[in-house]
Amino acid sequence: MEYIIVEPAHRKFIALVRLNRPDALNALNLQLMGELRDALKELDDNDEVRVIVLTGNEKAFAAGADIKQMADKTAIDMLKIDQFSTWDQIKKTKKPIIAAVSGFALGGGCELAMTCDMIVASETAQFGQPEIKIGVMPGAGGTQRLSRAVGKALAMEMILSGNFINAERALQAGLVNRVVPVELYLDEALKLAESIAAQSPLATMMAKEAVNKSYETSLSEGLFFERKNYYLLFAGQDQKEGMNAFIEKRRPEFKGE
Ligand code: DAK
Repeated sequence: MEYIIVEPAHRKFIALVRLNRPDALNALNLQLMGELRDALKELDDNDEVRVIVLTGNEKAFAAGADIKQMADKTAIDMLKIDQFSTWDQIKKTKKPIIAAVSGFALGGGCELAMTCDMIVASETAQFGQPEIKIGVMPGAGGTQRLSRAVGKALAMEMILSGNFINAERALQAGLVNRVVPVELYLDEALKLAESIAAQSPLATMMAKEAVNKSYETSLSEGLFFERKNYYLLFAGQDQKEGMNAFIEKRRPEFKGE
């Protein structure tokens, strides 16, 4: 892989994936996105991994899709490239993904962070959907996910003006989970990952699925879906281990079985 590095996180059950195209502020060209899709698929299938942390570098998480690669494309070219199959694969990842964001998270970069399940931001992070400034609009979920995350008023403002918001505003608006000094953002994301990796991987997977369902269905259907997942967890050993550990006053050892 040229633009993606899967680094040892030095923490049990956690994988660290780094976007690595620093000269272009991690602009998401097709190769990078393909590599990211493949890396996430592999980690999702790996039993040694329970939580994935996705990061860039201090200056940029990602400054958007690669404008230079898109500039001369026609609508038919875009249709044939079908980037959605790549983005959909990322969305399908069953394990929790935490975006550790510093610097620019713009356009497709902001959309990629929002496709993750949680965002830990550095104080220097900037979020934006500036596609309007280059004559287009968000195309990888920005209009839908940003509106759901921060509400209509701020989403409209960001998407129609292209203005960025800083980390503090993103925190107030509910776009990110927490904001920490730049030297701590990756560590903070890894700590959050550790606290999730200590839980039953089956339960985290099904809980993630149920929370995501809430964005796509009615309340009664969502509740029904939640109940089925809840019952299903009683078929596994992790539920027995978790409840017995509580009763025996010890820490549970979850195996994902
Ligand atoms: N694409 C290509 N190159 C980029 C880039 C981008 N998005 N962003 C930055 N770069 C490159 C710059 O061209 C420059 O390269 P050289 O000139 O050195 O070769 C290098 O990165 C450093 O950038 P700057 O010199 O511009 O650095 P500054 O600090 O001065 O400015 C900036 C940083 C982030 C404010 C600025 O680079 C900027 O405005 N970048 C563009 C941000 C943007 O408009 N992003 C949205 C792009 S459109 C879809 C999936 C995804 C999408 C759509 C559909 N489907 C699934 C269908 C997403 C679309 C987008 O994201």
